[in-house]
Amino acid sequence: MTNAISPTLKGGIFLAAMQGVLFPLQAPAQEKKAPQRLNIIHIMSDDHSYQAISAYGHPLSAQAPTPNMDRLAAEGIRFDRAYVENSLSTPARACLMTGLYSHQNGQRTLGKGIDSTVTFVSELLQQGGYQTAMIGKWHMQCEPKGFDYFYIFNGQGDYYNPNLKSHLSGGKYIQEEGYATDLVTAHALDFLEQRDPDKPFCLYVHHKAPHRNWMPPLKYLDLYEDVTFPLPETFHDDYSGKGEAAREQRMTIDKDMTYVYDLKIGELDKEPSRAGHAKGLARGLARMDSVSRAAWEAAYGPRNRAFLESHLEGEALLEWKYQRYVRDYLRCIRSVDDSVGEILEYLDSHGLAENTIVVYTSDQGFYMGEHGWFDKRFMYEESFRTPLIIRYPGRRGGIVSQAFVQNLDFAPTYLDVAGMKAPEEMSGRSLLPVIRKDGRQPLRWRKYMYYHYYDLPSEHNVLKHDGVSDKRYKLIHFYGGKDGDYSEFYDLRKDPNEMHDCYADKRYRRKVARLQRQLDKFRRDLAVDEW
Ligand code: SGN
Ligand code: CA
Repeated sequence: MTNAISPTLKGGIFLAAMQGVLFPLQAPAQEKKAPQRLNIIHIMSDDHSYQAISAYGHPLSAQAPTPNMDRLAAEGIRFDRAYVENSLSTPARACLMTGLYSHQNGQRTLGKGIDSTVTFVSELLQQGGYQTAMIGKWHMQCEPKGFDYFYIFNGQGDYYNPNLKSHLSGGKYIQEEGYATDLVTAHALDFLEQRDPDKPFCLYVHHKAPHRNWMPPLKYLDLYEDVTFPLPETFHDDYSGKGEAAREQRMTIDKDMTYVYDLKIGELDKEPSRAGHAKGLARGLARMDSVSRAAWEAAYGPRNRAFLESHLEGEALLEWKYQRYVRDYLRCIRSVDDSVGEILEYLDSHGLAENTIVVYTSDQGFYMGEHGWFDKRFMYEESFRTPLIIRYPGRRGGIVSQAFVQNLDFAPTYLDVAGMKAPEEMSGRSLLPVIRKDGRQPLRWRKYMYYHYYDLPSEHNVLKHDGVSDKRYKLIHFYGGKDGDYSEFYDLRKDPNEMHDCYADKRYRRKVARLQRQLDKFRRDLAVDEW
């Protein structure tokens, strides 16, 4: 089992052995040319909930369809049980690059952490003959490594006229003109244009959207303005069926969303708000040119004035906040969907669809008002789960997979696609056997999944927790709170919305004990050092 990181992976360069002789790196001239290995495009948005992809069939997305993501699902596999190991951006990106859990690669929280001596999958692919590119949100405090080509945002990045640094910019961030999603798409397509067509490529396309504070592109400022989106069933959760963590978090639409930053009512900039939010929106708007700024004011100005004059209170005010949040969020999604469409179109028109695997996912899930929340972090389904769609050349489309997969699986999958062996330290599994079985989970596959969230103290005040899931049942252990450590247990078949903690329910005693044993085993086998 995976323990501490071995010297082969940590430090230095790990030269993975090529599997078999099918794809030699350089075929001698007189030999018949071997078929080129598949290209890989990994498209990852930031905080995109599966509830907001219409292929997933959630009531929210019924009124805000995502035709290009749906096309990908119609031509590929939609994974309904895809999860992350730590529901936060920087740890998810570190996991993507290393194939390791947070405590193994050092990136447990936002900010500092990544052990940059650990080999990244990009380095392995590069050594294996792939051209590698990283576009958009990088969000780790180390330089991109293993990339021939990159254009990355500064930290979280900005929606309008963001700064990017590239493989050409000598370490400097340079401001570019345009909307983040469009710029990411343009740089991704530029890479495709400029690459060497005789070598396979692996391209990561990492959008900023739809991350907070959900600033839409100008062309969609009015989209959905006349749509009333349905409230989730658990919108009014009072947390009576849950412990301290759910009661003490600070991520409610009701109390924690700020008018001036999240809800874009610049007129309320004297509102006392958390973490410097008073200036947050103004900073974003200040990046726009005067024409864009005028378009923004033309859209939000009259709506804001109507809101201020209406003096909404109580439930009506809460529902107004929800509608504004969800509309802006879905406007951002629409631009990401356009981007997916442009990339698919490029592949079609350049004969690349037949030899390129296309993956669409998010760095984690997100709350669209479930339990009254926005943000993520918890091991409850909406944030633990992440959308995942994979289109694999030559395979049947329109498949829905219930295979139990995790973001730890991306690195081994991409190495497998490249015909390379994954380093032993990676505990994720290549998804190619699942893809070859049309989404069915192979017999020898994980039965349990481990999760661990560490980011406290932090803005949304979610207690640290780790836990285990077997798809149907989930055991979560919260620690470090003022009321002492405690556990929650959910039966997802009977209670898919996770409203009733059954940890103390005698009828679940044996199941709780079984999951507790598995949790202990993960902690031991993975040398987890806190809980
Ligand atoms: C920022 C946001 C938080 C969010 C984190 C992590 N605040 O700090 O709401 O939880 O990012 O998001 S903001 O005021 O800066 O918008 S993550 O996707 O990067 O993990
Ligand atoms: Ca994120």
